[in-house]
Amino acid sequence: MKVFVYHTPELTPTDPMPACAVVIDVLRATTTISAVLASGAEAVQAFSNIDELMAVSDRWPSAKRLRAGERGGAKVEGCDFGNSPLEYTPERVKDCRLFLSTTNGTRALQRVETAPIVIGGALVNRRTVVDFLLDRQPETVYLVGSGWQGSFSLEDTVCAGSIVASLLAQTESKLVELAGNDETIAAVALYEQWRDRLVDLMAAASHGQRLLGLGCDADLKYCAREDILDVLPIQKEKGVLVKA
Ligand code: 3SL
Repeated sequence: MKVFVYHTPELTPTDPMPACAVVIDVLRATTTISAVLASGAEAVQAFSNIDELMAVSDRWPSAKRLRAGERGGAKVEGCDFGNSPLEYTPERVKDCRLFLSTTNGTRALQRVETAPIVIGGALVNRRTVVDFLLDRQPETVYLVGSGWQGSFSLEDTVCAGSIVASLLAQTESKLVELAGNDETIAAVALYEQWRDRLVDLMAAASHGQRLLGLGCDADLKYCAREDILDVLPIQKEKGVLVKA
């Protein structure tokens, strides 16, 4: 297995596609997708465009449909939810399909949607991602950070580093053997520096600052927790993620 880290969807090569793409948006899309599926939703269908989300979800039975939209961290008017993982309790989402559009995370999913395996990774479900990779042993793995509007984000890279550090801890591999690019080595260094202070890293990150400004302190704390959800979001058809 060779693991490549890419900081943004724009930096992620698409020809050829990797055997497995892990899309990461710690703040907050892939954390939310993991929480929604852990709460018993039937699926999460991701859209980069809100109008398309509305049009497709209109054709779904209304009792089984939930709509979530986020732009700039805030909820989009006309949607049932924003993008806080804490909103998605089993009572609210069980057996429903969540139609979701966010600023960066859903664009990242779209970037790699033609890869043979696409999964959603975050700190909250890191162990499930690592177990899946160790079990399947895909030849090439891209860890795709969602970033923020084309720029690097600390929280996605630290999560990529956390995944690689955990892979190393559970195998005989050395970092130089596992790493497909320099970004992978840098991501592990970032994680080693901050692993005991992940909430502080979230708060220092530019998007963390934006969310704190919107009063999302509890979200930051939740998104910084490792291995609390035993759920692996996996793409079953383009843009549609289900619990593996
Ligand atoms: O950019 C995204 O996809 C979102 O996760 C951003 S937010 O955390 O919901 O503001």
